[in-house]
Amino acid sequence: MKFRNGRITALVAVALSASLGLTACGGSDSKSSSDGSSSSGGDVSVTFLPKNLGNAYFDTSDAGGKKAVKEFGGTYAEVGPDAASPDAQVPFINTAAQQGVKALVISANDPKAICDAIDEARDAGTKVVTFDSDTSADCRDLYINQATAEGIAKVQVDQIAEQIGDSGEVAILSAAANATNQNAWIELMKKDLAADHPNIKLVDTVYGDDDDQKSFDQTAALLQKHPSLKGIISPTTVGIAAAARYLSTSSSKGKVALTGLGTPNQMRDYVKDGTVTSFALWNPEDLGYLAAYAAKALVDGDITGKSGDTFTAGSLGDFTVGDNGEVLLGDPFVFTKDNIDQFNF
Ligand code: RAM
Repeated sequence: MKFRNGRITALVAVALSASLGLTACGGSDSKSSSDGSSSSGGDVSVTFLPKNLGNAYFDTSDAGGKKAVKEFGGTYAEVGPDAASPDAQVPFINTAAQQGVKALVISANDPKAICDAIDEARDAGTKVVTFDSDTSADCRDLYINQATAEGIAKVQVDQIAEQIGDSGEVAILSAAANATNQNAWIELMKKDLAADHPNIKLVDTVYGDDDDQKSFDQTAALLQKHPSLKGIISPTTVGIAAAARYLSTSSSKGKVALTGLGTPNQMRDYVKDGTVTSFALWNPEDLGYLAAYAAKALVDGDITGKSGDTFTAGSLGDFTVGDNGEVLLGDPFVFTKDNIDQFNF
């Protein structure tokens, strides 16, 4: 599936809307909790550990996981730290391993900081699936990737280029400085910019730590420090929502472009009031749903995580493990004022 300049053909749009929209509305009403609330009994216990709690993106992805675990009759829990800092997830991994949880599904705040804890959990028999943001490949069983890093980088660069006439100063407002996923995307965005957009200059990269207030403050600081700034790319749902909120009431509204990765529900008002033209994402609920089924396939011994392994992820169908123990969900999707009302997540 190809996206060009943030637009897709009508036919593809309808098909994608249907698939994104259907699953988006069919989720469970899971609430984040740090006490490991469970939804049903069963042999396959799966604990979701997001980067941090209180992020709407992970509320949705983990609700997808809960839906899958319910479908296959396992036991679901969600635990996590308040702050998305490198080793904040360690105590939660230790506790899950001590409890004999069969599988952990983790979005990592750092590629290495949680690996010792994961090693101990795996030695104790817990399968470890990363999703959304990976660790080093050697410290987990599988990584469920939302879309290729190249595709995620390109869709953001294409949008900012279109919105600023392919010329001028841009900055990146990222999540945590060590986040594996954002750092991979940023490296590829830099390459894309250098190769295909010689007149766009990346003048700054700042980190809001997936904290709403810090991301808001970083947006204000960027605008002050770079008076000629023409655009901001924020490859984090927390960052883009905070930046949009700042821009929407500032004199830069409509003058400084903003794009990146956001959830339709958090961005709807800013697309409608003209602060934001377009942004991208995948379906986080599908990502969590797929990760839970992958965890079950590992626990059941249907797969080991080697390239070529195949498994079925409920209503999403069949998936094959690729290189480096990676499973790919699909392609990023571009949201605009013309399609945003078809989505509810
Ligand atoms: C935030 C998190 C997450 C990322 C999305 C796009 O919610 O940083 O890891 O995938 O943004």
